[in-house]
Amino acid sequence: MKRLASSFTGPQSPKRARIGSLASDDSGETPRANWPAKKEEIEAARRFILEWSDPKPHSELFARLLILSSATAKTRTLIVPDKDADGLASGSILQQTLVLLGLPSSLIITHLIQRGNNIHDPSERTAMTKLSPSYVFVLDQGSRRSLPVVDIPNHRALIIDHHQAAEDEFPSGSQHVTACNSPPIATSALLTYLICHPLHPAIEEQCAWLAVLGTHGDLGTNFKWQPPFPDMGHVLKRYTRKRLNDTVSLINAPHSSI
Ligand SMILES: [Mn+2]
Repeated sequence: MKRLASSFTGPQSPKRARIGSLASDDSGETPRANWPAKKEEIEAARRFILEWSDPKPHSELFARLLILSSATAKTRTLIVPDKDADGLASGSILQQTLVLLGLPSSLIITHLIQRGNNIHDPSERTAMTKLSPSYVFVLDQGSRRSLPVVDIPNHRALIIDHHQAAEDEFPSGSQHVTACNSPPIATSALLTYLICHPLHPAIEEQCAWLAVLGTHGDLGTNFKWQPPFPDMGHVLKRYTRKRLNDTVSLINAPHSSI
Protein backbone atom coordinates (compact mmCIF):
# COMPACT_ATOMS: atom_id res chain seq x y z
CA MET A 1 0.00 0.00 0.00
CA LYS A 2 1.09 3.50 -0.62
CA ARG A 3 1.86 5.71 2.27
CA LEU A 4 0.75 9.21 1.69
CA ALA A 5 2.79 12.17 2.75
CA SER A 6 2.05 13.35 6.23
CA SER A 7 0.71 16.64 4.98
CA PHE A 8 -1.93 14.82 2.95
CA THR A 9 -4.60 15.49 5.48
CA GLY A 10 -7.65 16.00 3.29
CA PRO A 11 -10.50 14.13 4.91
CA GLN A 12 -12.40 13.44 1.70
CA SER A 13 -9.95 11.15 0.03
CA PRO A 14 -6.58 9.62 0.78
CA LYS A 15 -5.39 10.91 -2.59
CA ARG A 16 -6.46 14.45 -1.78
CA ALA A 17 -3.75 16.65 -0.36
CA ARG A 18 -4.20 19.92 1.37
CA ILE A 19 -1.84 22.77 0.81
CA GLY A 20 -0.86 24.13 4.17
CA SER A 21 -0.08 27.68 5.06
CA LEU A 22 2.94 28.94 3.23
CA ALA A 23 3.88 31.22 6.10
CA SER A 24 5.42 28.55 8.28
CA ASP A 25 8.30 27.81 5.96
CA ASP A 26 8.89 31.30 4.67
CA SER A 27 11.32 32.17 7.43
CA GLY A 28 14.44 30.44 6.18
CA GLU A 29 17.24 32.22 4.39
CA THR A 30 16.62 30.22 1.22
CA PRO A 31 12.95 29.44 1.66
CA ARG A 32 12.38 27.81 -1.71
CA ALA A 33 15.84 26.46 -2.36
CA ASN A 34 14.65 22.88 -2.27
CA TRP A 35 11.19 23.24 -3.74
CA PRO A 36 9.53 21.25 -5.24
CA ALA A 37 12.28 18.77 -4.38
CA LYS A 38 15.91 18.80 -3.44
CA LYS A 39 17.92 20.62 -6.10
CA GLU A 40 20.48 17.85 -6.42
CA GLU A 41 17.71 15.28 -6.95
CA ILE A 42 16.14 17.40 -9.69
CA GLU A 43 19.49 17.92 -11.42
CA ALA A 44 20.27 14.21 -11.19
CA ALA A 45 16.87 13.41 -12.69
CA ARG A 46 17.50 15.80 -15.59
CA ARG A 47 20.87 14.22 -16.29
CA PHE A 48 19.22 10.80 -16.06
CA ILE A 49 16.58 11.76 -18.62
CA LEU A 50 19.16 13.15 -21.01
CA GLU A 51 21.34 10.09 -20.75
CA TRP A 52 19.45 7.87 -23.15
CA SER A 53 17.91 10.49 -25.36
CA ASP A 54 19.25 11.72 -28.64
CA PRO A 55 19.33 15.34 -27.65
CA LYS A 56 19.41 18.25 -29.99
CA PRO A 57 20.38 21.48 -28.37
CA HIS A 58 17.45 23.89 -28.42
CA SER A 59 18.49 26.21 -25.66
CA GLU A 60 21.42 27.23 -23.54
CA LEU A 61 20.11 25.35 -20.58
CA PHE A 62 19.59 22.28 -22.67
CA ALA A 63 23.13 22.51 -23.96
CA ARG A 64 24.48 22.89 -20.43
CA LEU A 65 22.54 19.87 -19.29
CA LEU A 66 23.77 17.98 -22.31
CA ILE A 67 27.33 18.67 -21.30
CA LEU A 68 26.52 17.25 -17.89
CA SER A 69 25.19 14.12 -19.44
CA SER A 70 27.87 11.46 -19.57
CA ALA A 71 26.32 9.41 -22.33
CA THR A 72 23.33 9.13 -24.63
CA ALA A 73 21.55 6.03 -25.82
CA LYS A 74 18.43 4.96 -27.70
CA THR A 75 17.09 1.94 -25.86
CA ARG A 76 13.83 0.53 -24.63
CA THR A 77 12.32 2.71 -21.97
CA LEU A 78 9.53 1.68 -19.63
CA ILE A 79 7.18 4.17 -17.99
CA VAL A 80 5.16 2.90 -15.04
CA PRO A 81 2.70 5.61 -14.00
CA ASP A 82 0.03 5.40 -11.35
CA LYS A 83 -3.40 5.21 -12.95
CA ASP A 84 -4.93 8.33 -11.47
CA ALA A 85 -4.89 11.78 -13.08
CA ASP A 86 -1.65 12.76 -11.37
CA GLY A 87 0.19 9.59 -12.33
CA LEU A 88 -1.05 9.51 -15.91
CA ALA A 89 -0.33 13.20 -16.41
CA SER A 90 3.18 12.65 -15.07
CA GLY A 91 3.66 9.75 -17.46
CA SER A 92 2.40 11.74 -20.41
CA ILE A 93 4.72 14.66 -19.63
CA LEU A 94 7.67 12.32 -19.43
CA GLN A 95 6.74 10.43 -22.59
CA GLN A 96 6.37 13.65 -24.56
CA THR A 97 9.66 14.95 -23.17
CA LEU A 98 11.52 11.82 -24.24
CA VAL A 99 10.07 12.03 -27.74
CA LEU A 100 10.97 15.72 -27.96
CA LEU A 101 14.51 14.81 -26.96
CA GLY A 102 14.74 12.34 -29.81
CA LEU A 103 13.78 8.99 -28.33
CA PRO A 104 11.58 7.18 -30.87
CA SER A 105 8.11 6.61 -29.41
CA SER A 106 8.35 3.00 -30.57
CA LEU A 107 10.99 2.49 -27.87
CA ILE A 108 8.75 3.80 -25.10
CA ILE A 109 6.55 1.26 -23.37
CA THR A 110 3.95 1.97 -20.70
CA HIS A 111 3.07 -0.60 -18.08
CA LEU A 112 -0.01 -0.14 -15.90
CA ILE A 113 -0.06 -2.01 -12.61
CA GLN A 114 -2.99 -4.37 -12.14
CA ARG A 115 -5.68 -3.18 -9.78
CA GLY A 116 -4.79 -4.06 -6.20
CA ASN A 117 -1.15 -4.66 -7.01
CA ASN A 118 1.86 -2.46 -6.53
CA ILE A 119 5.13 -2.33 -8.44
CA HIS A 120 6.77 -4.67 -5.94
CA ASP A 121 4.42 -7.60 -6.52
CA PRO A 122 6.34 -10.50 -8.05
CA SER A 123 3.84 -10.71 -10.91
CA GLU A 124 4.35 -7.05 -11.79
CA ARG A 125 8.11 -7.34 -11.51
CA THR A 126 8.01 -10.34 -13.84
CA ALA A 127 5.77 -8.51 -16.32
CA MET A 128 8.01 -5.46 -16.35
CA THR A 129 11.14 -7.58 -16.66
CA LYS A 130 9.66 -9.33 -19.71
CA LEU A 131 9.45 -5.96 -21.46
CA SER A 132 13.28 -5.83 -21.38
CA PRO A 133 13.69 -2.14 -20.63
CA SER A 134 17.08 -0.54 -20.19
CA TYR A 135 15.49 2.40 -18.40
CA VAL A 136 12.48 2.41 -16.10
CA PHE A 137 10.53 5.39 -14.79
CA VAL A 138 8.23 4.75 -11.86
CA LEU A 139 5.85 7.65 -11.43
CA ASP A 140 3.59 8.56 -8.51
CA GLN A 141 3.54 5.00 -7.18
CA GLY A 142 4.70 5.45 -3.61
CA SER A 143 7.87 3.68 -2.66
CA ARG A 144 9.50 1.31 -0.25
CA ARG A 145 12.72 -0.57 0.18
CA SER A 146 12.66 -3.44 -2.29
CA LEU A 147 14.44 -5.50 -4.86
CA PRO A 148 15.45 -3.68 -8.05
CA VAL A 149 12.40 -2.60 -10.07
CA VAL A 150 13.16 -5.16 -12.76
CA ASP A 151 15.39 -8.22 -12.77
CA ILE A 152 17.65 -6.92 -15.52
CA PRO A 153 21.36 -6.32 -15.01
CA ASN A 154 22.53 -2.77 -15.67
CA HIS A 155 19.06 -1.29 -16.07
CA ARG A 156 18.52 2.23 -14.73
CA ALA A 157 15.44 3.07 -12.71
CA LEU A 158 14.22 6.52 -11.73
CA ILE A 159 11.44 7.06 -9.20
CA ILE A 160 9.55 10.37 -9.44
CA ASP A 161 7.09 10.71 -6.60
CA HIS A 162 5.63 12.78 -3.81
CA HIS A 163 4.39 10.14 -1.39
CA GLN A 164 6.17 10.08 1.93
CA ALA A 165 9.31 7.94 1.87
CA ALA A 166 12.57 7.95 3.81
CA GLU A 167 15.85 8.25 1.93
CA ASP A 168 16.39 4.51 2.03
CA GLU A 169 12.83 3.50 1.17
CA PHE A 170 13.36 3.02 -2.54
CA PRO A 171 14.02 -0.01 -4.73
CA SER A 172 17.57 -1.26 -4.72
CA GLY A 173 19.72 0.39 -7.36
CA SER A 174 17.15 3.06 -8.25
CA GLN A 175 17.50 6.82 -8.35
CA HIS A 176 14.73 8.99 -7.04
CA VAL A 177 13.45 12.52 -6.93
CA THR A 178 10.67 13.21 -4.49
CA ALA A 179 8.64 16.24 -3.50
CA CYS A 180 7.74 14.70 -0.15
CA ASN A 181 10.35 16.59 1.84
CA SER A 182 9.62 19.99 0.33
CA PRO A 183 6.33 21.43 1.57
CA PRO A 184 3.97 22.54 0.22
CA ILE A 185 4.23 19.17 -1.46
CA ALA A 186 3.97 19.32 -5.24
CA THR A 187 2.23 16.58 -7.19
CA SER A 188 4.11 14.01 -9.25
CA ALA A 189 2.80 15.62 -12.45
CA LEU A 190 4.01 19.07 -11.43
CA LEU A 191 7.37 17.71 -10.26
CA THR A 192 7.80 15.87 -13.55
CA TYR A 193 6.85 19.00 -15.47
CA LEU A 194 9.32 21.17 -13.56
CA ILE A 195 12.09 18.60 -14.11
CA CYS A 196 11.38 18.35 -17.83
CA HIS A 197 10.51 21.99 -18.54
CA PRO A 198 14.08 23.25 -19.16
CA LEU A 199 14.94 20.30 -21.36
CA HIS A 200 13.05 21.42 -24.46
CA PRO A 201 11.26 24.64 -25.44
CA ALA A 202 8.10 22.83 -26.57
CA ILE A 203 7.39 21.22 -23.22
CA GLU A 204 5.56 24.22 -21.81
CA GLU A 205 3.19 24.40 -24.77
CA GLN A 206 2.59 20.66 -24.82
CA CYS A 207 2.62 19.76 -21.17
CA ALA A 208 1.68 22.67 -18.89
CA TRP A 209 -1.96 21.63 -18.99
CA LEU A 210 -0.97 18.14 -17.87
CA ALA A 211 0.79 19.58 -14.83
CA VAL A 212 -2.44 21.40 -13.98
CA LEU A 213 -4.54 18.29 -14.63
CA GLY A 214 -2.47 16.12 -12.32
CA THR A 215 -2.30 18.76 -9.64
CA HIS A 216 -6.06 19.32 -9.61
CA GLY A 217 -6.42 15.55 -9.47
CA ASP A 218 -4.50 15.24 -6.22
CA LEU A 219 -4.85 18.64 -4.59
CA GLY A 220 -8.41 19.50 -5.53
CA THR A 221 -10.29 21.09 -8.36
CA ASN A 222 -10.35 24.46 -6.61
CA PHE A 223 -6.60 24.46 -6.15
CA LYS A 224 -5.14 27.96 -6.00
CA TRP A 225 -1.91 28.36 -7.94
CA GLN A 226 -0.01 30.50 -5.48
CA PRO A 227 3.77 30.63 -4.88
CA PRO A 228 5.84 28.57 -4.65
CA PHE A 229 3.61 26.80 -7.16
CA PRO A 230 4.06 28.31 -10.60
CA ASP A 231 1.54 30.69 -12.08
CA MET A 232 -0.67 28.57 -14.30
CA GLY A 233 -3.25 31.25 -14.91
CA HIS A 234 -2.60 31.21 -18.65
CA VAL A 235 -3.30 27.46 -18.73
CA LEU A 236 -6.54 27.82 -16.78
CA LYS A 237 -7.60 30.62 -19.08
CA ARG A 238 -6.76 28.72 -22.24
CA TYR A 239 -8.26 25.36 -21.34
CA THR A 240 -10.65 26.59 -18.63
CA ARG A 241 -10.76 25.21 -15.13
CA LYS A 242 -14.05 23.46 -15.91
CA ARG A 243 -12.70 21.44 -18.83
CA LEU A 244 -9.57 20.50 -16.95
CA ASN A 245 -11.58 19.47 -13.90
CA ASP A 246 -14.08 17.54 -15.99
CA THR A 247 -11.15 15.59 -17.38
CA VAL A 248 -9.86 14.91 -13.88
CA SER A 249 -13.29 13.56 -12.94
CA LEU A 250 -13.38 11.25 -15.95
CA ILE A 251 -9.90 9.88 -15.29
CA ASN A 252 -10.32 9.48 -11.55
CA ALA A 253 -13.81 7.98 -11.72
CA PRO A 254 -13.90 4.42 -10.40
CA HIS A 255 -13.13 1.89 -13.10
CA SER A 256 -14.53 -1.59 -12.71
CA SER A 257 -12.47 -3.16 -15.45
CA ILE A 258 -8.94 -2.23 -14.40
MN1 LIG B 1 0.00 11.79 -6.89
